[in-house]
This record gives sequence, structure tokens and C-alpha cells, in this order.
Amino acid sequence: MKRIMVTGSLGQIGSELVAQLRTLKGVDNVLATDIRCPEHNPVVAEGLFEVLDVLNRERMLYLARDFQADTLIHLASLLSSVAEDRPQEAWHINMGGLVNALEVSRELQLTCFTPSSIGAFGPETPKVGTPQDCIQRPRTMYGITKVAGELLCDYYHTKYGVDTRGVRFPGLISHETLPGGGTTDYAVEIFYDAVKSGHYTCPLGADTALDMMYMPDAIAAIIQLLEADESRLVHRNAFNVSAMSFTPEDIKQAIQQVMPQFTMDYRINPKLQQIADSWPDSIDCACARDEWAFSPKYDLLAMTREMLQRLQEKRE
Ligand code: AKB
Repeated sequence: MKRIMVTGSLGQIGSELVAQLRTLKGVDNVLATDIRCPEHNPVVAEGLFEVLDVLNRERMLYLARDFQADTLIHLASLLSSVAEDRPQEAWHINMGGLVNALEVSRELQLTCFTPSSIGAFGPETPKVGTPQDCIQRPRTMYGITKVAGELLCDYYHTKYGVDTRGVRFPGLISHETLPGGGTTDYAVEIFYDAVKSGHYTCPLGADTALDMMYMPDAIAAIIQLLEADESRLVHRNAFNVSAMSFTPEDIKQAIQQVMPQFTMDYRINPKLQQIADSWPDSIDCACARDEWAFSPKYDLLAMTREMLQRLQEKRE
């Protein structure tokens, strides 16, 4: 991985990934792209940037060829909650963007990384210790596009030899860029509200367990998988990755260990609750550990301490 082009680079993952890749690989070796302009994101705007609608395959091909990319990291996609509100648009963007990324990768022989999600699982999936390979059958449009995407990435590898790689991300928590339109967004919002007002109203029930990961571990996982020896990869796409599984009650208690005055109440959002209830409680990451040494560093308390400290520093 020497010259990397990133789609959706102004999103939650992209803004931190681009910064880290520029540090590791050099500013001129990372081309950030997004459908929006980067003026509100000085970190991404500091290096090479091009506006790109991922549905425009010709422009994606032109930019990748012109930049002489060897790796394409395709992040642009609608998340689970917003995809339930606009299912046809979600299908169009999530699948159309991915097909274009895979076609460009095929034509230019690029390594192609794209994330799947715990949303690729459904109510029939084993809920605890969810295996890498098991029944999926999601009930959300987001999940349907993620399962189809996983299969498509496998297909492009076996049919055309494209070096496709990917993970199933859990909810990602970060203090840099807010997520938008996800079911796990509550686990980010709670920190912002804790620092701002000392109180949070949670849209999910107290005992709704979901997998989560702190952003530095997510960024490390992407880079580690992209640099993993191809001969060790049995799965390639859609590796289960997670660093912790917690409920709203667990995260409340973790915040109270640092901020004893923090309070939380509940106003359940039925749409989000239904989506969350159809996802696993905790997934099994043995394949990621065995095939490319996935090993996240942050647990709930370490992440909570750092999130609160960073957000407090930003307010000062
Ligand atoms: C979402 O909630 O939609 C995402 C995800 C788990 O894929 N954060």
C-alpha cells in the first residue's frame, strides 16, 4: 500500500483514517475524496483532495488512474438508521458506489478495502459469540446492502482476482467527527452530552447490548488488514472485529466512574430499538485474530476516560 485513494473521506472513519495514512505514508501519497467540500474539515483539507460522487464511475476511474493509486479504500455509504428512512436511495448509493469501486479496482488492479458491519447480521443470527460464518439474513436495507457487498467483494476476488479486503465494523466511537444516521450513534452522543450538560437521554433500552470499538483501534485494524500477508487470509472480506460489547447501562456506569454527577434517562426510539434488537450482542473475532493478528487496545473504561478528556479539552 503506497498510493491510497479514499472515498467518503469526510465521514467519521475517513477523517481520522486520512490523517493517519498521511502520517504513515506521506501527505502526497493519500488522495482524499468526498461528495462534499472539505472546508469544515481542516485535517482532510490539508493534503490532496478531490470532489467525487461515488456514483460517477468515470470520474472515480480518472482520479485513481491520474493519481496512480495502488489501493482504494471505499468508505462512502449511508448508515443503518438513515437507510431505513430512505431505502431505495440507500440501495442505490451503497451498491452503486461499491460496484464502481470494484470495477475501478479491477481495471487498475488496485487493492480494494471496504467496510461491512454488524448490521449484516439479522434476528436469526446467533446473538452471543456470533461466528464469522453463520446465517445472516438482515432485516434492514443497510444490512441487505452490507451482505450483498460482502458477497460482491468475494466474487470480485474469486472471479477477477481483485485483492479485496474488509471487516465487519461494530459501532465506532470517536471524538473527531460525529457519525451520522447510525443505530450505534448513541454511544458517541452520550459523551458529547455528558461533557456539555452532564445528562443524556438514551434512545435505546437499558439492556441493549451491542459491539463497539474506539476509533484508533478501527483505524489500526484497517491498516493492519491492508498490510497483512495475502497468503494468510482465508476470509479476506467481512472479518468480524470488535473491542467491547456494552449496554447503555454499562456505558452510563463507566462515565459515572469518571464523572459521578452524570445522569441518564431513556426515551426509546422504536425504529432504532428494532434495528439494534436484530443485531448481535457480541461477535466472535477469532478469524481476524488468527489470520492477521487483530488486537484492539481500548476497553470500555480506557475509551471512556480518553473520550471525556479529549472532549473536555476541546471545550476549554
Ligand atoms: C450503524 O449504526 O449504522 C453503524 C454500523 C454499526 O454499521 N455504526
